[in-house]
Amino acid sequence: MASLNDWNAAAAKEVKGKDLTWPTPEGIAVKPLYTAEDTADLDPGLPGFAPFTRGVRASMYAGRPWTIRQYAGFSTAEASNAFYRRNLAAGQKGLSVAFDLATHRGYDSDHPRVTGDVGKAGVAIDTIDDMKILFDGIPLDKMSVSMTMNGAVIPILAFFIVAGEEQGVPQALLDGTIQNDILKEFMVRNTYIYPPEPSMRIISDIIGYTSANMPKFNSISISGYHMQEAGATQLQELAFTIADGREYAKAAMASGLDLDAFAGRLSFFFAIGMNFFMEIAKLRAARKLWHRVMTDLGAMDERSKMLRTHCQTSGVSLTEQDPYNNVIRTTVEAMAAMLGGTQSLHTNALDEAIALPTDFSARIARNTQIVLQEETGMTKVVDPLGGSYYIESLTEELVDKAWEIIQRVEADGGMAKAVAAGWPKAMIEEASAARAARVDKGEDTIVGVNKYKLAEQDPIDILDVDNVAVRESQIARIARSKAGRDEAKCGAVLDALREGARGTENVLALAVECARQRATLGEISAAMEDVFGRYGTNPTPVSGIYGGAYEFDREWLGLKDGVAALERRNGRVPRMLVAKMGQDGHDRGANLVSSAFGDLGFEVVPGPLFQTPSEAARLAIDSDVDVVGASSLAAGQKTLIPELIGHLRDAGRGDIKVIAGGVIPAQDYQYLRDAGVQGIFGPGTNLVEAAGEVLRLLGHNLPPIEETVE
Ligand code: MLC
Ligand code: 5AD
Repeated sequence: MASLNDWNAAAAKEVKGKDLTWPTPEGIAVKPLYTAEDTADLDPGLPGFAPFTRGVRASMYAGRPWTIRQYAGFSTAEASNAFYRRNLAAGQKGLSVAFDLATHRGYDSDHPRVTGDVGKAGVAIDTIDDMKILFDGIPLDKMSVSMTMNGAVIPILAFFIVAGEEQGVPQALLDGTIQNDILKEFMVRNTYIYPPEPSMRIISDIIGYTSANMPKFNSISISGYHMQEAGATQLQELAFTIADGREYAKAAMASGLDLDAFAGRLSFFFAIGMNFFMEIAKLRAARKLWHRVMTDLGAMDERSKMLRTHCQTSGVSLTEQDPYNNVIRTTVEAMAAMLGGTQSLHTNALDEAIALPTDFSARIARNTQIVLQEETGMTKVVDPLGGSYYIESLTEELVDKAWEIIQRVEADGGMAKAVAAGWPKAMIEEASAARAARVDKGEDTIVGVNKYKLAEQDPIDILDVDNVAVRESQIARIARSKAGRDEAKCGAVLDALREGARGTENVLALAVECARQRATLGEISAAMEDVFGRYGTNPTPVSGIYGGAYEFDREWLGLKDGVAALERRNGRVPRMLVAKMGQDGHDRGANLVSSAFGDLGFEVVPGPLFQTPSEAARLAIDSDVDVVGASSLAAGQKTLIPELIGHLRDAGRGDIKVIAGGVIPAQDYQYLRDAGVQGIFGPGTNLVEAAGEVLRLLGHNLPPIEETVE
């Protein structure tokens, strides 16, 4: 029998002594070979038994496959309802509602701040009537429904409860999940409304209400997904998500609830990216860690300690370039989710990097799961990778490393405090900048983006929502809904909600009354805003990470020279506003741009989130910038950016240049150029190349690279 030493010698000879260790972004040194020695003292136990490393069910998919639950929503309730019904008829098993950003942020569609957002990134819901139409013909006692809502979580859950009631479904039979995870909103997703403290109270109120009245309903979906989307490593995603879960459980206990009365309905949500085995190990590690955390907190019921999770394949891993490659990526990621033991899964559509799914792209995405479930035999064996030397060691290494971070959070006083201090967000942004530099330098391969690029590519058909038409129809329905209600009764229940928010009454219970009386989403949100206030922050981009990776790079040095040349010519360094307009809180791209341009020597004004075009124009003028970079990831660009340019021109500052970046489909380019946009940077843009274009736009005649370095 060959020994490990024999293998080491043989491998070293084959690769001429090259070190085959793979240092992952998680700080794990993955070896080229794992053997029984690595797992000698590891026993992952059995599926369905504590600590559930191998899965929460004994029979897992052999008994019942995971739920095919595709996240969707766009335009009006009618259009989304029709889309859901087509998808269910074609094999989808659970629903998952995507709301538009106006709804997320607690504004009715007629609010002046949301003209660019209505119906764009999800479905517009203003009233209980919208919610009823959304589920028309879909029995809410039979279909489990997930709703991704965090900011306006109170009116949305109230509408859902009353929509069920008016369908004849009692609350006790409502089956589904509400995301209701505000800590990650403050960290990475940004669809918060109220400040942290009342936001945490809302969560405890929801957990209290659902555990008393809706025993089948998952009160929260503790989400790491958006952390990975924002650039977190899988280790950061794992650790902060479990730490968030611990914080919510503690907050609910502090509000007087018994842990075992609600813990069985806490659920989770993770992203599954391209590091296949790391993702499988992450889900296994998450279950083991949650069991540990809940045991620590004093849970007695084993069901309280089971980590049940939804997964979504990674949006950020998909590309605009050569988009059919995305089908391959999503398949690999779906397999990792499955081998990791997810309960429910969304597979992204191939047009993810550009737009919302069409019927065509949604079909391929859904069928990816159906093929895995029904054609491959992969569901027949429970946790088929259990016992793999590599998987078991990786699982353990992630458990240990995540536990260290969780302990650090605890030492800081818990996740709410850590989030307020800002270090988890900064850690994620540093990882994001480091990843961007690796991709831009070609160290991490992305097929079609930095390697094997297509010389030319044809645009694919995409879904475009006419937000002007959606807004008009929503405004008409709000008017009809208001016309049919008893104003005095509606005003009284809104007053009661306001009072309850001031005191300690359960705000969800009060909002259910408001929904019954036809109060709108905006009115319910505003009643609480009167008491809680509206929260906002200014971005603080990290510095030195992106630029540090390029320290000795010729092209980078040439760009720095260009910045210096502009400074000599103009008497000051070039100044850029990175603007985020509308209710689009996706700030990863904006933060990266601020960070990289800052490292180059630009003076960057990182604009606050949620500005109107006129506010962004005012900030640009007051800051006397040379260029505004408008970042758009939620489809508002065709409305918001032309308006911004209009405001600049009206103020006599048409000389300030405007460029656009983000999820902007090729179909929109000409429209934006005609409106005066002078540079467009789509998904996957190399920041170094973009900086070169911006310098040229600002009038710097960039010499060829050779002349700049000597
Ligand atoms: C499951 N069951 C079994 C079984 N497997 N019974 C016997 N044998 C088996 N092998 C039972 C379960 O106990 C349960 O019943 C029922 O079947 C359903 O199974 P489940 O495993 O609980 O699945 P599901 O209902 O799909 O719930 C999954 C979940 C839930 C717990 C993770 O929280 C969920 O659906 N989450 C989805 C979240 C989501 O879609 N989020 C989208 C975010 S998009 P019982 O009675 O025990 O319940 C986003 C993007 C953005 O956030 O930013 O906008
Ligand atoms: N429909 C379908 N998928 C959506 N996503 C976001 N909004 C929608 C929607 N309305 C998906 C994308 C994105 C992730 C956050 O959720 O995959 O990356």
